[in-house]
Amino acid sequence: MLEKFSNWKAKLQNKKVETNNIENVPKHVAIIMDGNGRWAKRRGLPRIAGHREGMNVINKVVKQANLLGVEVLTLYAFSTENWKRPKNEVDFLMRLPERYLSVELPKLVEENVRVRLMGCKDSLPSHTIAAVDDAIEKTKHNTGLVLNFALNYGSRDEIVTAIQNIAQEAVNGNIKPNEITDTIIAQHLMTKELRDPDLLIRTSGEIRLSNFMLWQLAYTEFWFTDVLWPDFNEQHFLEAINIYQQRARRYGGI
Ligand code: V07
Repeated sequence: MLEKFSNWKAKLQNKKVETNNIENVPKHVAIIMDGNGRWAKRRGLPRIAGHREGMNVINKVVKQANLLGVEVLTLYAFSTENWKRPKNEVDFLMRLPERYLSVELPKLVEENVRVRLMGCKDSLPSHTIAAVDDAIEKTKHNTGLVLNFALNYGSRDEIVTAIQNIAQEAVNGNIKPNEITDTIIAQHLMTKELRDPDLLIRTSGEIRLSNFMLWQLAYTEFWFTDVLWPDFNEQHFLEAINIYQQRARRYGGI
């Protein structure tokens, strides 16, 4: 199986095959990109050096996901908890979207990738919002991979807001309490246009969800690795997908 997969990989990299006919590729992959600080610490570097290195890994995964025919890639870039970090680190992180996009946006446009945001925009600096809005606007007609950045995202906040909105609709008389279903709730979440993730990847050895997509991950396969995010590469991504496919086969594809 592994051999078969590395064959695919070789072919993919030579672009000799149509890549979207490989069976059972997860349609939505979500990633918690953890371990950047630890990566830097091990090298005696400041944490921000780890974040910068981690940013460079995103391209590898985006390219690979696009080649394999993944439809949605969700990346946890900044959580609502991350504001508690030292100010210099937060300031640096808030510059990363524009840094990333200033180099990568033309490539994303060309590769038919559509950029999307999930999270509370309100408390983001205006320079960050401007860069992300520009990317969303310039890629809005693209039809390939949806690149969904979770930025200032927290799942409990997302659920609280959804409940508040549904309660308001009930008060307004537009919905009755017994008409509230899981579909209605899903339609009030920030992922309302997206399918639920099929595969969740978390790097750097932490085995928890950290307030990430709690509702959406109800039926998702999880894959954890000790590899730190800045060391993550195409091979690791393929390994995760390979394991997902083995599990899907075992459970009859359900
Ligand atoms: C961030 C780099 C990746 C490792 C994890 C934390 C640090 C890319 C973005 C980004 C976000 C929105 C967008 C385009 C790019 C980003 C933050 C941190 C806050 F539209 N990487 N990256 N944003 N890191």
